[in-house]
Amino acid sequence: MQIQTNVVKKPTRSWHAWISSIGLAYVVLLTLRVELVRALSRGGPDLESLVFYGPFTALSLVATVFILRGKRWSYRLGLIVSAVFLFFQILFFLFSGGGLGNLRNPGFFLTAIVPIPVLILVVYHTALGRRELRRGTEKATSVRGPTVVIPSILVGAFIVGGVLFGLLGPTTPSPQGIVRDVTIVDGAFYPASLQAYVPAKLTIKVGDTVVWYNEDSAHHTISSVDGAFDSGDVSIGAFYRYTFTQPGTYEYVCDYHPFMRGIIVVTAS
Ligand SMILES: [Cu+2]
Repeated sequence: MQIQTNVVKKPTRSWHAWISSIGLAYVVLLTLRVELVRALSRGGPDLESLVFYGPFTALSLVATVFILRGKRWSYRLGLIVSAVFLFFQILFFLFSGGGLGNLRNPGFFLTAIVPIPVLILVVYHTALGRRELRRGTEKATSVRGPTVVIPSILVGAFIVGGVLFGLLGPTTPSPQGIVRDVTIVDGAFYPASLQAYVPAKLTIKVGDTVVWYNEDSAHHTISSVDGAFDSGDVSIGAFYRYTFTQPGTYEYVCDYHPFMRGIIVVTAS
């Protein structure tokens, strides 16, 4: 009986290979998660997004697997896909209008900010790994000097620091009354979305403050139909809050996407 040696063979990949593969795997998982959330909120897959991200995700996955198998071409593939994704991720970050002020939104932090240092790390290590393979000097995983280890430690510290800041950092002062949340869900900007503001109808008491969180990948507004309140532009990962002092039924829409509608019912206390 023939034994499949590639199954039992112990992988002896370099630090460059591990960091490149783990970084690419992170980006692949992140893209799949975003697509899944989007598909769920729309009630079906988002074809435009699949056309754009599908091939990229597939190529990243191929690079992830074959870098760990020591294929030289996969380093070049990994280098190209990570550099392209890094470019688009920086554009997305710059134009999301959110900036580092959105660290308190863990979804925004992990989706928009973390991929940038991770991808820089992938570009760095795929380039070095490729050079190493070409020179035939690849060695098994081991700690080999500050130029290899320090970038990973810096990126790891940045991610842990960002998450800790989001969890433990300064909070915005808690407003009087009960705080109720409305979430602008991921994918809300698609006309075909089944839900935009969740919950679409919220009943509160006079004096309560409602906080709307924008978890979508687009800017929105929370604009009262009768002009009682208007958030103005709410960027990705940002929030808006309003305290209701008069009982009544308040319908609101998004100025940019009029198909997004919600209702706040304020009852006398
Ligand atoms: Cu909108």
